[in-house]
Amino acid sequence: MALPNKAHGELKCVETPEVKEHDVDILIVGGGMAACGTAFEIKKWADDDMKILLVDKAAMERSGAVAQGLSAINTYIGDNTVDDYVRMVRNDLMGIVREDLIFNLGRHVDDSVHLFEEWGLPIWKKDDNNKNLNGKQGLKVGLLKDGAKPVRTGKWQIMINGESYKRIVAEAAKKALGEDNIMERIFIVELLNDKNEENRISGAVGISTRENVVHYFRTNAMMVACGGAVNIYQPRSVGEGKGRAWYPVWNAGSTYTMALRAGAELSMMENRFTPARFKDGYGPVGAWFLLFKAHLENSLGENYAASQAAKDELANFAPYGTAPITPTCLRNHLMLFEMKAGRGPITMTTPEALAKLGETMDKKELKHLEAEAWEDFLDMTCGQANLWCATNTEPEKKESEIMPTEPYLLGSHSGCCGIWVSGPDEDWVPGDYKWGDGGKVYSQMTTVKGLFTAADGIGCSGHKFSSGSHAEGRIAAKQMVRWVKNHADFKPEPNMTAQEAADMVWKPVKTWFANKDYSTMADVNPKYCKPAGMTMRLMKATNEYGGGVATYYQTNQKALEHLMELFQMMREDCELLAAGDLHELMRCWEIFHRIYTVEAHTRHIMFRKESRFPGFYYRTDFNFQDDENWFCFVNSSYDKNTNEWSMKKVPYHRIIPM
Ligand code: SFD
Ligand code: AMP
Repeated sequence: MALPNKAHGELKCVETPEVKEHDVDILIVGGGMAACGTAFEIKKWADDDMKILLVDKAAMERSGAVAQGLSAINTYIGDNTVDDYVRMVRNDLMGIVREDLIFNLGRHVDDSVHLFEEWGLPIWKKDDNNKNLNGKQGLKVGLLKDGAKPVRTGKWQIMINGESYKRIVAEAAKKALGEDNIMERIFIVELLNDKNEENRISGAVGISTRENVVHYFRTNAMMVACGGAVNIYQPRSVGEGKGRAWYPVWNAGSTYTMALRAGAELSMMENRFTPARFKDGYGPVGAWFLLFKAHLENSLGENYAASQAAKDELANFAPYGTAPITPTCLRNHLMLFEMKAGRGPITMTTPEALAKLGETMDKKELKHLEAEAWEDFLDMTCGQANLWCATNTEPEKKESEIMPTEPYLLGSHSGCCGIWVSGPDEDWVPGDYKWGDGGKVYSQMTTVKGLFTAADGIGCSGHKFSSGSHAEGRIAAKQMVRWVKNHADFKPEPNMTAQEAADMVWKPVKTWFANKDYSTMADVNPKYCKPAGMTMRLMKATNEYGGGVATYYQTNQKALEHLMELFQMMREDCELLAAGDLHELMRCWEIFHRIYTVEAHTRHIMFRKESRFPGFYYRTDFNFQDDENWFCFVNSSYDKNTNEWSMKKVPYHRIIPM
């Protein structure tokens, strides 16, 4: 149960917190789509006496990316083949993906979607006359698992009434795992390795955001699934709109930083997702393109993406640019081309699209269509609907502007950065894609023994979305139970004692108490810095030198080297972060996580001497794709004892033929 906020404001920190210790067999870190999948699945495989605990920094009913709900499930295989799903993901991510991981997800994902429907999520269906049935109407033609036809927007996406999506999924997770095995409002700061075996997970330390308590965990296996990284680049939104971003602002790169610091190899961290979104409200575009069949126009009213010039440009990226669906980054590339040539703003032809669909509709059906256009945002990004109201935008009458946003780091949507994990134990999986311990392969285990991940955490395999993230959480559940059963004699001894770990996480509070009276204004003090200021510093630096919106996502060696120098100073100054209340203490650790994550991103961009994902980012000094030298993964690792990073190329293997 989430603890109530008794402070009526932020709870002030005390100088010395209480330290609570917990011994478990499996620790699930995060409470999002993946963790809900794990929580739902795990007890089916676990022995009765196995102690399993889930910790989420927020309250599971509304935590993570699905907090506001969603209006589509973007991965449902249905009548398609899993091989084709792999081909689609490979095409969208410019050819370099882990096909074993994508296939493994693809063969499991529909079962999660069927469960969501069973738990009460309304899924749109087609009736016998090919008309759309939404809400409860969808049930009239039966359940998906019994063969009812969903409303497909694209080949892989299906429409839902998803305002309560996360609540529904979290409720099932909580019921399955048991409320007593869930702790909410706990922010995990650092994972702990075992003192007897360095490359072995054995614990974690975190802080409560509702009590002056440090929580210290000992565990045999762990899943870290804390989503992607947001607010690492200057957002386009300013002033009072600053809290707006497309992906969830509370996901701060914890997954990548905590795994990296525990010794896990990361992969494809150079990849980022720079989504095209409705300007200022960050409303997603998928339903508008796929369901409402709208297109984009430049300021001259041209459908630039259908022009010969666009086709010629895409031909430079064959075969990816000539595929039936243009990869997401290249769709951005075309948009940026127009914007740089001075032919922006780019607008979505909403009135034309709705009018065309309405041609065959009566008045009532037309009203329903307009309601669906609003619901797309009310279900998922209600700020966009608010913005439409505030700007007198009726989509059937007025077009809306589309713009590429600031970059995000994630592994579950249209991006593929993340942690390097083992594939499934199948004979068709190449030897260097699978590993484990004691001669056994553990799917989705990182290169740290006993540490698993899923969803945004897993690199080299995007387009999982909400459903695939849940499915990967379930896969990890079974694997962690296997791990614990096969390592029943393991007694975790983390390489930090509870007191040492508590001292580490409470350091910003100590800094606050030691120096708070040095100046009269809490935020201005020569002896410390506050996380809010540090966040602005980070975002300014990445924006200007790391290929943010300021430079049309362009960067080069010199700019990256300068950024690395700035990171070094930020890291030094992070030693002086100060927190006066619990919220601020969490903010200190969030910025710490953000800096490491975006440093990994920067190092990868520096290492890969080509521009693999035009439209997401460009290296102006290597502004081409170089298949001969770079058709491979890039992996990195970090040693927190020596503060050394290492980078390497890792071969790609094609498993599913073109
Ligand atoms: O429209 C800590 N997503 C979409 N998926 C779809 O299926 N359909 C869509 O329509 C999608 N679109 C979309 C999507 C997301 C968002 C924000 C919008 C629109 C506006 C993507 C999915 O939501 C996404 O793929 C999954 O949710 C990823 O799952 P996961 O489990 O990797 O991340 P999470 O759900 O965000 O959960 C993270 C959890 O970690 C917690 N956490 N806990 C403890 N300690 C820490 N240090 C922590 N840090 C974070 C969080 O609280 C949370 O519980 S559309 O754009 O295409
Ligand atoms: P988005 O709303 O942009 O997050 O996209 C939702 C889904 O629609 C994802 O599966 C995207 O890959 C897909 N999608 C979005 N825009 C397009 C497009 N123009 N063409 C094809 N697929 C798209």
